Amino acid sequence: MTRALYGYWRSSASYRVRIALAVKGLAYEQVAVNLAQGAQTGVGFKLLNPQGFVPYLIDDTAGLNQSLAIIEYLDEVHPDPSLLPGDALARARVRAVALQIACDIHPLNNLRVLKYLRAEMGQEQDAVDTWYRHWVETGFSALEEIAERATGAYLFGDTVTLADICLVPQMWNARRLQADIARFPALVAIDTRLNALAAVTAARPEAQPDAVR
Ligand SMILES: N[C@@H](CCC(=O)N[C@@H](CS)C(=O)NCC(=O)O)C(=O)O
Repeated sequence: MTRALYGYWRSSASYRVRIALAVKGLAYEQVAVNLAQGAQTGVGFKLLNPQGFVPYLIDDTAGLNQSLAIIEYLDEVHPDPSLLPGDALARARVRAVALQIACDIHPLNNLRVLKYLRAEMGQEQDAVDTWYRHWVETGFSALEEIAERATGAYLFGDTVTLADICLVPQMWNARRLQADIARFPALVAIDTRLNALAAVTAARPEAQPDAVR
């Protein structure tokens, strides 16, 4: 099976897919789409993904966009280790947390949204940073309550789930943009344990071939 991931080192959504691939031990080629240079809006990439977003995964079977759809596809085709619990209710709870991050936090802080605030809405960088931190910290406040109730090493027990896969990149991003994550000690503790895993370390932005140091 050949597999290629179109992504960008600093993209949270690409980082999610990298973690999933690494946890499952699946080999893949990386194709860098330089978001800082606008490569996602180029004709070539938009032929693949008309939405103009990374990640985009191609394997022998098909091409897929949307990180959560990609991860669930990988999980169904390569079920071991599973990223979702066996029980329907537990699965719904894991997906709910993944969606809290992927739908309710991440889109408000995306590159295109921050650029729009600056360029079209005429906001200064300070105001954009305040926007970013406000939405991350609001989202993390709700997640902190879930993290406080966690009984295992990670958000839902002692195995990595889709929820953890969404948490790690959002925490990395929050640190980069200097959100006050010290306010969320339970999330920080879980994120620290996740980052000690070799699969998570391998997926870190700084470890990617297109990383700019
Ligand atoms: N919901 C999408 C979000 C994808 C997305 O927003 N990707 C960002 C990088 S994290 C992107 O390509 N941004 C390009 C832009 O904002 O122009 C997913 O989960 O895959």
